[in-house]
Amino acid sequence: MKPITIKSVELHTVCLPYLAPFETSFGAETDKIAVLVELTTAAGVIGWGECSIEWWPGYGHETAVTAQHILSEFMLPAIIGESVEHPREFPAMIKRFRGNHHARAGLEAAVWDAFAKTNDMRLTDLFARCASPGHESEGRATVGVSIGIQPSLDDTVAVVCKRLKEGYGRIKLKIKRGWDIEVARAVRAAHPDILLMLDANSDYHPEDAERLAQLDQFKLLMIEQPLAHDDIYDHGKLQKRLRTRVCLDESVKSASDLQIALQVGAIGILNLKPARVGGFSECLEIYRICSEKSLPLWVGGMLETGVGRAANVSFAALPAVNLPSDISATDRYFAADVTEPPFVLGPESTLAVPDGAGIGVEIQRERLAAAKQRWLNRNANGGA
Ligand code: OSB
Ligand code: MG
Repeated sequence: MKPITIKSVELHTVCLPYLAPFETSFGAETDKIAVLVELTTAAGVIGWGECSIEWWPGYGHETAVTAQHILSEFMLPAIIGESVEHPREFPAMIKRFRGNHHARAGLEAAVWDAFAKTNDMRLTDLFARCASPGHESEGRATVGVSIGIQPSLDDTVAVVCKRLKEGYGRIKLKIKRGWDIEVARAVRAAHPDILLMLDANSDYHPEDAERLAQLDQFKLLMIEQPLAHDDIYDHGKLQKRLRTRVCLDESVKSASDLQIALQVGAIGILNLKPARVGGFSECLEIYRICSEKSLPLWVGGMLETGVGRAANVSFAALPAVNLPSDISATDRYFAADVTEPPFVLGPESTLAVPDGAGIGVEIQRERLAAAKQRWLNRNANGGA
């Protein structure tokens, strides 16, 4: 395959209003903040990547501002003018800078996109080529929808009904201490047979094991990240007390973390977020481990713009991603995204991989400029 030479990189920090605020155990968010990476090759090909991030260190340690800092001061100077034979070799080029997974993942994603476009292939097919033989892309990803904490149980049941009517085949409810058993009971009572799961975003403590065990009665597909983000060990102890499978999100930041989680019985299912593990090369290593160990796997989301969503759909279309991913249609998030065409929910709760080369969606420059201005205005008004 043709290598690329990185000529320049431009960063675009954007703020896109959500159609509705998204509330988790961390709090409510009204806008998507992201750092978009625009990479131009010596041949004039443009690759795009998204640093899936928030404005504050809630989900991860990083913020939009730290990502900009780490990229512009350190990572970009190390790669401008350099050639990349294959995107899987890219992590070694910025290896001397530690951590900052969300920042590095966005940069690496832009390299993957530029490389796929240079070789005139869909990103999904490039990923498939990097997996074991027989792992061709399915061309579409099976998806579900993540529903934030609502003001009441009735509101929750109403939103679930709406999403089921739209065609989503798997429902994830955000929970927190004090908003758990009753919400699961209400939704289960209204919909006895749907694929239902809960995500606690690390809100519980090991002492809450008994309360969490009460959730077993609701036939949940899984419970995601009940305990602390840095506590694999106690998830292992908790899993032994639950019938419901524990899915790890925050706790697995690398292939090595996954091996530890498997070793201590802390994981029954993996939510794989490219940003959390530092990019698609690490995702491919994790994908290999999951298929080897038959660990159920799905791709998580962080309410990405179309740039990140397109790359995530491309990865989620790989065959060993065998549970519905947290990647919903564009109209679940934004009135107008920064890319076209929008992602539309297809038959059997799927999103199709776009046809074009690379991520297969086009940046809308005017909307990008407006979203950048919105970020500047937000800061001028005192941030948050
Ligand atoms: O825990 O999966 C999570 C969004 C922001 C931060 C953390 C999480 C989420 C989601 C969103 O659940 C899922 C989506 O992108 O639709
Ligand atoms: Mg989660």
